[in-house]
Amino acid sequence: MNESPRLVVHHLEYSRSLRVLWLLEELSVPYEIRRYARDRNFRAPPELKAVHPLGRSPVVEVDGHVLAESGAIIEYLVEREGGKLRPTDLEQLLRYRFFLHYAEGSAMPPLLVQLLVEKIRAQAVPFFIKPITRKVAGGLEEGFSAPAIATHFGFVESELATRPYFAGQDFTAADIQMIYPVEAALLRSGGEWPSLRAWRDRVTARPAFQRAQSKGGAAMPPKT
Ligand SMILES: N[C@@H](CCC(=O)N[C@@H](CS)C(=O)NCC(=O)O)C(=O)O
Repeated sequence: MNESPRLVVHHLEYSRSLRVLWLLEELSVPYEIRRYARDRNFRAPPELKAVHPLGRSPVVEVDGHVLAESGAIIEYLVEREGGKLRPTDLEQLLRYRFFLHYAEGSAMPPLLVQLLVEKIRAQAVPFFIKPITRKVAGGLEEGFSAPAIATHFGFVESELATRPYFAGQDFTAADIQMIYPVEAALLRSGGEWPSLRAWRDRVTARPAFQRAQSKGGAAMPPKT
């Protein structure tokens, strides 16, 4: 008799749910993937709302729960596996926790504003509206996203200049959580961050990352 899988990842293409696939590969936990394609506006399809009211990805069904928010999912799965990929040393644990929350709470917002700036600039509008949209985009970029990205990724760069991984000498789940803002920053802004690039190349060379990517595809599309 076939047992139903205990863990289902609702995976939207080009999304943060690559983090969850990567974590599960690192932990060698079996899982099933349910795949969702993005629509023409790059949004999630309505079927994801049937799984969780937010309709975002990742969403995971595990142990009779439906979990959303990648940081919360990662914390649950790490705990479920007895704290694998979580440091025990207090200093490292504090850094681990910081980066687990920092990725979505602080590093992502200016990148999302920058994405909005790019969308406003690319929008086809009548020529007489163009000066207005250009001004709005320029104001957002100069007033918020560009300085915030420089501050945040300058900080992240300085952290990674002192150690190989976010928490310390060892790879942890905080590295998995940080992949999305780091990839987005490297893709969307011209910042010179050599330690960040070296870290990205190091962690994405891991066999578990490679397996996750071959099952789930890239976390984000190439910049167009
Ligand atoms: N902070 C949430 C963000 C979730 C989120 O916005 N996911 C994106 C994919 S990366 C999504 O589902 N977007 C589809 C949409 O907004 O329609 C997390 O880390 O899980």
